[in-house]
Amino acid sequence: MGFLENIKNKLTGKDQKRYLSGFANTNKAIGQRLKVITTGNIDRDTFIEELMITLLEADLGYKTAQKIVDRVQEEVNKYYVLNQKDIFKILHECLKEIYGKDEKEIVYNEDGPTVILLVGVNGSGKTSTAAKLANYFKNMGKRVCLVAGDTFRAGAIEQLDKWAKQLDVEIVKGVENRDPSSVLVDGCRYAKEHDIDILICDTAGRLQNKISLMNELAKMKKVVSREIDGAPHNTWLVLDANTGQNGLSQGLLFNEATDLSGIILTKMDGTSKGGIVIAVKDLIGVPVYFITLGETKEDLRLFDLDLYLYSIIEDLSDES
Ligand SMILES: Nc1nc2c(ncn2[C@@H]2O[C@H](COP(=O)(O)OP(=O)(O)OP(=O)(O)O)[C@@H](O)[C@H]2O)c(=O)[nH]1
Ligand SMILES: [Mg+2]
Repeated sequence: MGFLENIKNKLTGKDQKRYLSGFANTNKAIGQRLKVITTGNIDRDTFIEELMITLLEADLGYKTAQKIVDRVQEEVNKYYVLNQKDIFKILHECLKEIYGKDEKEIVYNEDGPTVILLVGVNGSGKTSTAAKLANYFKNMGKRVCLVAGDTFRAGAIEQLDKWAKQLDVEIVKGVENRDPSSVLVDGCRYAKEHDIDILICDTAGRLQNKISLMNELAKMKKVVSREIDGAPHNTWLVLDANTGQNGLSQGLLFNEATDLSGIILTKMDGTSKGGIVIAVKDLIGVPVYFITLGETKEDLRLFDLDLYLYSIIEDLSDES
């Protein structure tokens, strides 16, 4: 079975339209733009220049974009006559190579609740992602509980509580201004006592360069590890795909402070800068686990490298 056949089989029915429309802006910025550049006579130097600009505008960042352009140039030089189809194939393969293996494994606790800690800057999408994850695991038949670990922002507890009601999942919450670590401890104890499979902990938004807030995260990790062996089993950075290159600095500093196991890229639907996925993996070295494509509970997808590459560079005009 060919590559495209394989991809199309991954995207079935209704989900195909939803998924591809989520990537429409990034596809416009990369795939459609390159299609125009590579139609008719292809001047190699112009193509390489335009490719660099395209990748930068799609937010791959200078270092990663340069790496890709160098590899594409190497491959392009092997062709005596170059056509559009070859170029797309080469680009596809080079992007795949630079991203590296699409390896991500959600760590499950075999002997009790699995704890997931969501961290990130203000407004990145942590709370809504907590809800989307709750829905995802609930649909897998797991018993899910949310923990309202954002005791800082007014209204944050109510926001998560509303989601819990809507999703019909349990929730542990403290009161505003209480130490978030103690709420997390309550959450762990509740989970152990009530046979919870997945405990999803929302936390307050924090700037990556505020030492005291980063220390607070370290404390949260320490207290949950005392309650449940190996917890948090998954620490995921929730990163807004629109933040561009600042997202890389967030990733690097959060990774230093909390040893991230994965990244969730949110708001992919609104952005033309979806190339950030490649940059994040290339420069931070932490894999992308999930992406979110909208504001409803269903708008979360497990990241899939092949699907992603297909969605951002192939010609989708007759696909949706
Ligand atoms: N279009 C779109 N909007 C999203 C997505 N994910 C989150 N949002 C919206 O982004 C806004 C912020 O989301 P929250 O989940 O409240 O973000 P947060 O990180 O918890 O914010 P703080 O708690 O203030 O730090 C909300 O209006 C969400 O509906 C997405 O994938 N697509
Ligand atoms: Mg929040």
